[in-house]
Amino acid sequence: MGLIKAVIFDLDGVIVDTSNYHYLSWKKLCLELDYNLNESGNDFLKGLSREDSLLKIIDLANISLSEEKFKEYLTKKNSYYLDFINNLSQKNILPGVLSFLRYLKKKSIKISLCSSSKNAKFVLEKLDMISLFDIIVDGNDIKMGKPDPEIFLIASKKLVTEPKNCLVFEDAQSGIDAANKAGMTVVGIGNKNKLKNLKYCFPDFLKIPDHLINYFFNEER
Ligand code: B16
Ligand code: MG
Repeated sequence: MGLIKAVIFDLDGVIVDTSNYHYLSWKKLCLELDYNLNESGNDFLKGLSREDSLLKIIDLANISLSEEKFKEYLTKKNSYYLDFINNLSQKNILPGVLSFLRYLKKKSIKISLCSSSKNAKFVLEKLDMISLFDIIVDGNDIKMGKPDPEIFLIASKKLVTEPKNCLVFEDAQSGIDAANKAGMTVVGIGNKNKLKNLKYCFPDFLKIPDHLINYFFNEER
């Protein structure tokens, strides 16, 4: 067996293409706040909890909101998001994810999901993927969102696997920073020019070279 004994997946932007629907929902909400959220503004939001995302928007738009309005906007954003993902199906699973999960199962590597989203289980149910994960830690289980390492440390405990033997797949800077702080190995999924503090980054699972897979899962050390 190689160095890696457990693999931890982020959800939005790693397993499924829902990160664009988060973006479109925030963009729609921002119109009501007279703020034009563009893609570079959205890069700051990726991986953050719903609450932290709205706090970031308040900062970017330079506005203030009462506590009541804050809660109202969170509910509104979520209802826009739920509308967008109404027709979510296995077609939305990102390239190479299912074959990589099959490979891990064959090698008896533990599989976990660590998502900031409170909708994570609902999304996995829509994709018929719940049973593929040994453990799931989501936005309902944590006090501090990414970039805090809490979510990954909870997973490491539940998996009974030390952080140094865990490999994380993340698409967002906040998640990469959280996994690094937890002392885990991180592979970025996405555009390597937009993500930092990463040794490995690939556009999708199909582009991960065989020698790296061997290094993680097969080489004796
Ligand atoms: P919700 P991940 C994150 O999921 C998303 O990247 C982020 O855009 C979203 O704000 C957050 O979940 C909370 O989601 O509003 O559904 O609770 O990337 O950590 O899987
Ligand atoms: Mg993500």
